[in-house]
Amino acid sequence: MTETLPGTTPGSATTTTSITDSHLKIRTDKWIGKRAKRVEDPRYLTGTARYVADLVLPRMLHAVYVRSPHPHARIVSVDTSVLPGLGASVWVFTGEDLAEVPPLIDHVALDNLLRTPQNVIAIDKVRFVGDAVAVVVAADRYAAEDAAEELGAAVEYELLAPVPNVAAANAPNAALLFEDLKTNEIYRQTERHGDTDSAFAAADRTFSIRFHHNRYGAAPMETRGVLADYERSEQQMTVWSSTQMPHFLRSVIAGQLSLPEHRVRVIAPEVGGGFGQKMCTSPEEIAIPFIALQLGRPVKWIEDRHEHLLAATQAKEEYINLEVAVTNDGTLLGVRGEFIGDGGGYSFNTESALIEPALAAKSFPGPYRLAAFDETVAASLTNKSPVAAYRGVGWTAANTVREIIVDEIARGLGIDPVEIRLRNMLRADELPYRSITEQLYDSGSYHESLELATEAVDYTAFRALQASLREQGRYIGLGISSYVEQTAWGSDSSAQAGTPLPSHDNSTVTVDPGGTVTVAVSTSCHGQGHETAYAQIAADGLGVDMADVKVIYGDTRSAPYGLGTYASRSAVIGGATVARAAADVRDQLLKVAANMLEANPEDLTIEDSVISVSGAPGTSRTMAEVAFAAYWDSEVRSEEPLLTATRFYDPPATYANGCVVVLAEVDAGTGTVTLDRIVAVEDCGTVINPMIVEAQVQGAITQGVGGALFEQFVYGDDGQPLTTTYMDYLIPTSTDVPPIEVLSLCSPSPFSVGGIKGMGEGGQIAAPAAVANAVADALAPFGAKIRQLPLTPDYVLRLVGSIGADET
Ligand code: MCN
Ligand code: SMO
Repeated sequence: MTETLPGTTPGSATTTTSITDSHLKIRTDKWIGKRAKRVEDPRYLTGTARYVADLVLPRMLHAVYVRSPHPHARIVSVDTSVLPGLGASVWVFTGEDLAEVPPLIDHVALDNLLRTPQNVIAIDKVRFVGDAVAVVVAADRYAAEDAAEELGAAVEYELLAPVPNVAAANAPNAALLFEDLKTNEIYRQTERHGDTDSAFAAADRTFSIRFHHNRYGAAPMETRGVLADYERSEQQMTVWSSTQMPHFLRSVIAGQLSLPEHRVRVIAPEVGGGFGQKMCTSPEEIAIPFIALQLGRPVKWIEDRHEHLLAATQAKEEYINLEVAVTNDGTLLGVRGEFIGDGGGYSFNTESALIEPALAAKSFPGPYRLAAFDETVAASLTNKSPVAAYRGVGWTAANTVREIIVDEIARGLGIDPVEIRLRNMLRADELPYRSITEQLYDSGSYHESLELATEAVDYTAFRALQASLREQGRYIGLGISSYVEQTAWGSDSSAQAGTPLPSHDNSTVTVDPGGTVTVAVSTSCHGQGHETAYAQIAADGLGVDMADVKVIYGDTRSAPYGLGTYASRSAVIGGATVARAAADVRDQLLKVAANMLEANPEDLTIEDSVISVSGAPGTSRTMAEVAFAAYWDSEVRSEEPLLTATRFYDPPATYANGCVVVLAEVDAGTGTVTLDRIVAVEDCGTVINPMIVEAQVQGAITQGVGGALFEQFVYGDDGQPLTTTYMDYLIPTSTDVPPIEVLSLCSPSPFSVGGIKGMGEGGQIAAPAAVANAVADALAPFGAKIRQLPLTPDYVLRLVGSIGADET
C-alpha cells in the first residue's frame, strides 16, 4: 500500500485525518498543513545569517578572475611577468597551471549528445565574454583586483569569428567552438509519438508559430562564492560554496582534484537564493579548491555583480516552432514541434545544453489530451554564457508557446479561450494518464483550477468591461495560462523528462538524550523554508512540538548523502525521508517507553511530547524521560540505544498543476504594459505549509513577470554582451507586480509518500504565458501575435503596428 502522511487519503481531493498505512504511524492533524511561521526568517531579517562572503579564515587569500573580453578567441599568451610581487604577494593561475584538472562535462546519459569538455580555466581558447582566463590571488581583494586588471591587459588573444546565435552557428563555414566536433550543433533528434501525419490529414485547420524565447536568468541576492581551505597536515579539503548540491559537489571536487572523497568536506552555509543557477558545478568551484591546495592557504572568491551578469550561467533561450492540427471545434489533433536550444559556449555540466529544448519538448502537452506529436530537439553552441538551469527550466518556454498558440487557435476559430482549454483538458477521472511523451501524470485538477481562477477574476464581467473600454480606446486584456509542473526529481522524473539522471536522497532523524529532535537532510535549502516544513513533518511524526525540532543540512559532514535541492524535489523527497525516519524512531521510542510503562508498544500514544498508555490516564512518561532512559538506562533501553534512523527515497514522478490568470492594460500609444491583477491557483497535492507554498508561488510568478516584460540578456552580432549591469538588464520591482492572489486545490499524488507534490517552479512556468496572453488579448483588435519575449515597449508598439510590421 502507498505510504500516506497524516491528514491525507491518496486519490481524494480533500484532506482527511485518517491514517491508512500500517507503517507510517505519524500523527495526523497537528503541524502538517499549518501556516507555521518560517523558523529561518529571523536570521534573514536581522542580518545574522552567514553567507560565504561573511566567512573569514586565518591566512585567507582573495581571488579575482581575469575573464575574456572577447566572445571567441585563441589564447596566445598570458604574460604573468607584468605583475610585481609574483610568487611573493601575488599568485597567478592560468589554464596551463590547472592542466592536470580534468575538464567538466555533463552527466546526461544520451549517446548521441556531443560532449564539450570545459576546462575550469580556459586553456587554448575562450568561448564567451566572461570565460575564465586566469585567477589572481593576493592578500586582499583590492590588491587582487589591481593585479587582475594589469594581467588582463597583458593577455594576448588571436580573435576568431564570433558565433552570436543558432543561425550563425549552423551557417556554412561558421567558426567552430569545438573544432574536433566538426559542428556547432551538438544534438539533433526527432521522435515521433503517435500518428501525426494522419492527425494533420484529418485536421480542419492548422495553426503555426515560430517563437524565440528570451535568454534570461537567475539574479539571486547572493552572487556565487567559494572559499576553500586545504589543511596539508590533515590532508583535508574544506570548501564552503553557495551551492544547491553540497554532496554532489563533494563528489565532483574529489573526482576533479583526485582527492579521496572522505577527505573532502563541502559546506553550503546560508545560500541567498540559487534558482537553479547554483545547481550545476561552477568551474570556479573546482578552480578555487585547486588553488587553495597548491598554496596551502585558504582562498576566497566572491563573484561581483558585473561578473555575475557576464560569467554566471544564463537560461531559457530557445526557438520553438510549432504546427498544430485542429478540428473546427478546437480539438487538438496533433502537433509538429521543433525545440532548438541556444546552449552558449559549453554544453554545461550536470544537465547539458538539452536542459532547455529536451525538457520543453517532453513537457509540451501540458494539461491537454494530445494523441500525436513529432518533436525535434536540437541544441547548438554559440559564443555566449552557457545555458543552465533556471527555475522552470525548459518547462517555461514550452508552456509559454503552447498557451500562446492555444489562445491564437481560439481566436482563429472564434472559440472562447476558457472553452477551448476545457475541451482539450484531461479530466481528473482520466488520471493517472500517460502523456504522448511518456510522462505519467499522477493526479490533478486541470479543469477545476482553470474554472476557479477565471471565477476569481469574474470572467464574464471582465469581458463586458473590456468591450466598453475598447470603445474608449483603452486596451485591457485577460491572459490565461494553465500548466502542469513535473516535480519530485529522482530517477523517475528525470527519465520522464528525457534527461535521465539517477538519484535519491536521505534523511536522518535523531531524538537526542534530552528528548529534542535533530533532523539531518540531504536536500539543501537555499531560501525555500525547509527548516520549517521538515520540522512540521518530524513534529507530527514524533508527536512533539515544532520548536523541539532542529533541521540541519548543507554540510556533507553532518547531512546524509543526497543530491540537494532543485527541480522542486525537496518536499516530496525530503518530506518522505523525514516521515519515514521519524516513524522508525517513534517505534524505537515506544519500545523503550513500553519497557518503562510495562505496556505493549502498540498501546502507546505520543501527544505533545508525552507518551501514554491509551485508555489509562496517569500512566505516562515525557519524551525527555524516555529519551534519557533510552541512552542511559540499561534496564529499559533496547538493544540499540541510539534513537536514530536514516531513510531513503527515490520518488516516482509527481505532477503538480494550476492556472495563472493575469489582467493587464496596454497603453497603445507608449507600448507600456501595466499588470492590474494576478490570480494563481496552485495544486501540489498534500500541502505541508500553505504559507510557504503561497510565497513560493508569488516569488515564482514575479520572476515569470520579469521574463515576460523585462528580462533579457542581449548580445550584439559581434558576440558582445550588452546587458552587463542592472541598468541594462531589468528585473521586476515591487511597483511592477500587483499583489498576487493564491488559491489552492488539493489532488494528492496517489504515488508519492503522503500524496505530496512539489511546486517550487509552477509560477515561473505559467506566468510568462499569462502575461503574454493578457497583452495579446488586449491588443486583439490589432491582430497582435506575440513571437518573442520580453514585451518591451518597443516590441509592443510593433505589435500595435506603430513601428514597422510584425516580423512573422
Ligand atoms: N511545500 C509544501 N507543500 C508542498 C510542496 C512544497 O509546503 N506540497 C513547501 C516545501 O516544504 C518547500 C517549498 O514549498 O519549503 C518548495 O518545495 P518544493 O516544491 O519541493 O521545491 P524545493 O524545496 O525542492 O525547492 C526547489 C525550487 C526550485 S527548483 C527553484 S529553481 C527555486 C524554488 O524552489 N529556487 C528558489 N524556490 C526558491 N525560493 C527561494 N527563496 N530561493 C530559491 O533559490
Ligand atoms: S531550476 Mo531549480 O533549481 O530546478
